[in-house]
Amino acid sequence: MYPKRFGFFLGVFVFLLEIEKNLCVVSDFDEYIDEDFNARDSKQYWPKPGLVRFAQSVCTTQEGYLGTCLTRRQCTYIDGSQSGSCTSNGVGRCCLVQRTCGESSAYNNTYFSSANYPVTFNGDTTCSFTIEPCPNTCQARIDFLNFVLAQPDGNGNCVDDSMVVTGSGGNVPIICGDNSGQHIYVTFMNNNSITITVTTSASVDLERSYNFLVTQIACDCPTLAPAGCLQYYTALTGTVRSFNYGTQINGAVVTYDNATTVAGTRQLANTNYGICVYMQPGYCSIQWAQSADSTSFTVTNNTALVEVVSGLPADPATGFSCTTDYVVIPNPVYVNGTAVNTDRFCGNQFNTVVTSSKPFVLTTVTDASELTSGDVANRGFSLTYTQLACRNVNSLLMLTG
Ligand SMILES: [Ca+2]
Ligand SMILES: [Ca+2]
Repeated sequence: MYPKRFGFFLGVFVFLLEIEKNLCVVSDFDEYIDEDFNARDSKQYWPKPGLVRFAQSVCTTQEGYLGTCLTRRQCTYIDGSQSGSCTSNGVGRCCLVQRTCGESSAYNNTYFSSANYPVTFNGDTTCSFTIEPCPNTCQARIDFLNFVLAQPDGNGNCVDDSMVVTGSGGNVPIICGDNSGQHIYVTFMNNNSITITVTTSASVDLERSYNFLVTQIACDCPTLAPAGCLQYYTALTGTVRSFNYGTQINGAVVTYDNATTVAGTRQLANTNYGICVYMQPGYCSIQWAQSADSTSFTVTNNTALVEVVSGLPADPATGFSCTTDYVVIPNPVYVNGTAVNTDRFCGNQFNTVVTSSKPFVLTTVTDASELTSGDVANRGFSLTYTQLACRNVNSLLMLTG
């Protein structure tokens, strides 16, 4: 028989677990070193053999995923899987939370993946995940660790496969194609959940897979993305790409009324969102440059022509020439200090610019098709940004002043 005191503490323990069920991070509480107390004679527990506490810090599982350092019991309770130790005494287990179709999670660092990931799949499927917000949580960052869906049609519309986000504030575009390495920020509205729905179509024969990491961001967290930023970068330098940016031409075509066909686009249609960069202390301006590849900025016009005919003049376009698909960089100057006199860029080349406009944001816009603008085989954009220390701005002004 267990002593009465044991029954009391067991009751408290169960009560604590019930509370924790609704929390994102299993709350810290004292845990006995030997967790398997049901199998032990209670006499060995009273008086207490000692308590252990450890922070529920982020840990790395044996497979290289992010987990949370929990006890075995805590990890089991939230339907996690244990993968390696995360405390020196062996009590803490790196707890991995993975969910798949039809499931939800209210835990930070949850992985949502296609069924049987990393095994690929084909055919008609619909798969939804629900992100339940933690208390006092405003946003979630969704990292597309793996994202392989069918290409859009020739106009950039995700007609066969799609990833649709519902319940988020802001403008989250419908996404398809190749997006491994991309990410988005979503915003909880009135503490309601957000659902991600991935649909695939048997009309396209393709082996798909996806695996997303969802990180919840507290409302008072400095890593919260500013309003209007679907993507947010914090490093001093980095590369930003339009969704489904890639090196291979989309096999779909654009068909005109007279049955003329041209190569389709990799750009996704109907997008309008901000790509923001956190301004590091001591940095006052930001430079945007096309990535090394000569076709890394192909937003409007005939990209196929640019690719196949060597020696063609570069095809940058700015300002009033950019009305369908374009990027916006506020108050830019060219690197020689000359004002651009417009904030819109399109065409098949991007000349490097610098801006001191804050916050650091690049806005990207695409319309509903490529038909009206006669765009052929656009790839989208890959741009590198470099934050410039404040003294560099002074130097630039002195040079141009
Ligand atoms: Ca285009
Ligand atoms: Ca377009």
